[in-house]
Amino acid sequence: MKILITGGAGFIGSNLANKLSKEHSITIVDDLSMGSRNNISKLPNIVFYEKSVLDVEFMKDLLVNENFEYIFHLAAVASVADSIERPLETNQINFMSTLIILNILKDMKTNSLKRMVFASSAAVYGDDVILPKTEVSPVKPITPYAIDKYAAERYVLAYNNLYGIPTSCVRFFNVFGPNQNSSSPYSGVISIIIDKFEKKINNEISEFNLYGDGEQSRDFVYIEDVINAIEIVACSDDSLGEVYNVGTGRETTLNRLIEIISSILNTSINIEVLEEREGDIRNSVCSIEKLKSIGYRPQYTVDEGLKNYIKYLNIEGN
Ligand code: UD2
Repeated sequence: MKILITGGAGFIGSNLANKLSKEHSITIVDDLSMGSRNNISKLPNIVFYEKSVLDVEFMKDLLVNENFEYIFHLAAVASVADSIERPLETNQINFMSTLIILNILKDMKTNSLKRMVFASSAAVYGDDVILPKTEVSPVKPITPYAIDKYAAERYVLAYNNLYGIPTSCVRFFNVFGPNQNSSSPYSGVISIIIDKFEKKINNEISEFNLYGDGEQSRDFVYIEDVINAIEIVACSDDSLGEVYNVGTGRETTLNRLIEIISSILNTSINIEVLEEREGDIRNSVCSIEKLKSIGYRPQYTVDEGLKNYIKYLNIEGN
């Protein structure tokens, strides 16, 4: 099977490549702006292009020459806060790259493509207070990131309807696990918190910046469940032209998260409480009934996912 993963050196992309490269030949396009070569350096069956998905000529040549059967479009600037700082730049990658790929597929009139899966986000629901979010809940994108993801999603589904390109979308909630970069203030909060714990255990100075009162909640989903969900969506006939939430259906506050990690590692961290972040959503949790209807069953609770992740990182608690 010939598979393209854009953003394949990033967090979610490299985990997907890790699983799929055991049986299929994988092409990765990644400009390494967020991802890292280390994430994929040991994988078999990988062809890697350090290229931007915004390079139209390159993408055209690649798609026409390779005739992929599956395309996973995961390349993105995965930070809400970054999109608020740099709306014009992040729009290019989070929205425009999707339209570029779709349009090349339309012009190619390919019939080898079995499915293109687009990585959208829970951010499209915005701060509507009605929980859990279902795929028919009102969308209220309130940040450039969310607006770009929602607009791209609509194009992805419209290209299925209008031009018969086989597409599906997944709305990721808060994904965590191995290969998540913790080095930027825009990184996922779990990777940042665990990094602070690790520093504390190594007697380095560290402090976690908590934006708000810590009672904001998220549907934190472990990467292995997310990879399973992506595979199920890509292979199901029922998912054609559809959008699916990817989460666990359970909500955890930041304060609770810190407590769980504290008890796994048997230590605590210093916390500095700061103003709530602009554009931050207070509570977020999804319904996964639609995804369950095509065979998905989450395997990890937050506690189990955190234990696995900490074990993977080889962090010894006190
Ligand atoms: C996540 C995804 C985003 C999008 C969104 C959907 C990441 C990095 N971002 O954004 O791509 O899919 O979910 O809703 O996975 N926080 C702190 N201190 C820190 C960092 C974060 O208090 O050092 C707070 C932050 O203000 C927020 C919560 O932790 O209330 C989660 O932040 P996040 O950046 O991990 O994720 P989120 O939900 O903003």
